[in-house]
Amino acid sequence: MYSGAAAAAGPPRRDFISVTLGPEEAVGVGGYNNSKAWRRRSCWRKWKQLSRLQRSVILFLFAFLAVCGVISYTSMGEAWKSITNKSLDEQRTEQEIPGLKLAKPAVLPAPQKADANHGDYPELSLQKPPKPPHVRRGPSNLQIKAPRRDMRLKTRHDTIRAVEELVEADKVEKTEKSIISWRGAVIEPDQSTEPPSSKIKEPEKPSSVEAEDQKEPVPINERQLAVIEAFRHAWKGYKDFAWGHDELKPLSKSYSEWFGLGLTLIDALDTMWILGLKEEFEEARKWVANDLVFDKNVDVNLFESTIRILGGLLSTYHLSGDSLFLEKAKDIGNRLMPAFKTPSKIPYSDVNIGQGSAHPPRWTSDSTVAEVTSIQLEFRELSRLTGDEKFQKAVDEVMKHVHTLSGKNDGLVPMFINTNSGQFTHLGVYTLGARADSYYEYLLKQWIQGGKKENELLEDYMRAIEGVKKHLLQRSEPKKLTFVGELAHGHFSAKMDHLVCFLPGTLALGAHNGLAADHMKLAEALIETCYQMYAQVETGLSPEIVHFNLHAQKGHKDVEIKPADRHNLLRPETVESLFYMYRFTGDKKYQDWGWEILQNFNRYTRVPTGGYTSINNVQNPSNPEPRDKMESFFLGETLKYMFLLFSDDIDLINLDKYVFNTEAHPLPIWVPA
Ligand code: DMJ
Repeated sequence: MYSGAAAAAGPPRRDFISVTLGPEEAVGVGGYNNSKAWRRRSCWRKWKQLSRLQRSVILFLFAFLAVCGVISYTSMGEAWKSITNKSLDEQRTEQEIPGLKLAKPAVLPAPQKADANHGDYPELSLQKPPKPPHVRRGPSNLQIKAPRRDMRLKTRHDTIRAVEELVEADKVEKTEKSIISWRGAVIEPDQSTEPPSSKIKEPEKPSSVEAEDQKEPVPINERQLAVIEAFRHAWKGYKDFAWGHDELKPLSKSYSEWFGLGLTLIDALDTMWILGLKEEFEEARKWVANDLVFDKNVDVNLFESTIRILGGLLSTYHLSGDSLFLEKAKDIGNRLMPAFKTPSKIPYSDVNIGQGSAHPPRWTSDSTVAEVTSIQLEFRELSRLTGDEKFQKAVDEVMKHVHTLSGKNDGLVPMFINTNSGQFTHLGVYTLGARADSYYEYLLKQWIQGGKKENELLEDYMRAIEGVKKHLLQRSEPKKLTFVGELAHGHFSAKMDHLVCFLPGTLALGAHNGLAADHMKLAEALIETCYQMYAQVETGLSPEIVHFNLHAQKGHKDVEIKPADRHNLLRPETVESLFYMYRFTGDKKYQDWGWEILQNFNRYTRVPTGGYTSINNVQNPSNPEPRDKMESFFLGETLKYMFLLFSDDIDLINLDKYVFNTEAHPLPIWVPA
């Protein structure tokens, strides 16, 4: 305890600091005094009371703390300054990314090239750039790459070089994009290529196309050369006498118009690509770029213009990667959409593509079942490419509606459907030929296109094939050929259209995609029949329709032909099925059959001055009665399937990556195998 007497006698020397509080200074005694003057006085008194040693120790401590404070202030300030600068740099960089402004390049990194000389940038880290802060959308060639934050260019020289490299890389990328690869070679793009509209996303090229480009090209064989020669001959006629018109009239050396849209030219584009006819393709492309105009006051058939024009443009776009064709496809696709504005949403048969109006044929409000159910592959693909779902919605609705309809016979559909009521009409007649054929084909092909997920389509397809087996299959005499007849109100007719010869190919495609193995057996039997429809006829060419003999009669073959049915329009269906059969079995007899058919086309339908012609009488080799018309599908389908049939390259339109529309235009499978 501290006392006043002891303090007067002088404090004893101690080696420790002790603070003794007087009674008047004790907190709580005599009240709380916290005035500044009192506190100053009291501190000073306490300081005075300390020994010299105590004071020296305190002063030393203060001095030491002051020195430490100064040192740490200097280094922390530096650190703080660099943190602040870095975040400013980063902010600036992020602001520059959207427009990739090269004018303020101080923080842009050097583009990383595969062969870049890293020694030029010793301070640049080579690790992968960090993930950009936002999720990238769209194909990689449209993405603007986020700069690498860990790269800093210290000098002005470095900065200029980085900018130059960036500009150079940009140029290279642009050049690469504008070169169209031609199955291994290159085509310089024509100036008139329109840029894709901003709404259209540049689709990623199907990987199959890239893979094909990288492969060693398989040499073209003699039979393929013969197809190329045939195509060139047909093209010569078209070019000389019908350029830009719908169809060639090879005998009168003129043309006919159907829609006035250069139908043959568009239908033939992807054939030229596949056959490798570069010059012809480029010439045709120029016409598409400069002369193909859809803004025309003209009525077109929805189905025909979809499968030939829309389908042709889409497949050519996929094969060539040239956006001109996608732009045109989008244009015609949009112009066809008014067809779906009907009370039932079952589309009208005809559309005026200039006026944006649609209507059924003059005599009925019915549409043909095959027509309204065989436009789906094309419109669905158009939606996928443009990102605009309206196309797919419209055609999917038709399929869903037809799926639920009554009036089917074990999956077989009637031939007509009413655009007002949405119901089938003319019930009781079932065929796999005209007016129903491609309904069945598109059930399977849509299922394949969409990655085999749409079960209703598969269900309808499988049921229909069972219906065919149950109601339409018969065997002829004497050769016991399996054929597909027709059913009319319970009566079987042994009539078979050449159009039905699509069926063996479709069945084989289904079997290849995992469907019942007996579909393949049926395909084998039916393709033999289709071949006999050629082989048993005097010219070796099939008529439009045959009737099979159900009973053996002396001197009669299996195939009978009525006078009204003995024409041949250069149709593709048998050759189409031969192609599928050869692809899936490797049996050379299918190639040999196709070769016979090509030779007979050359013998009886080839016009010396250019082009091929439909004929009126396949039974008269000395006068097959040329009709003076070359259908666009001869170039679009028949010759294309011939070329593919004779090829041993399964990657030349790989059937696990592409699905052919009903006009032989290959479209990508969305989820390739
Ligand atoms: C082509 O337009 C198509 O193959 C269509 O599916 C049927 N008719 C012709 C060919 O014969």
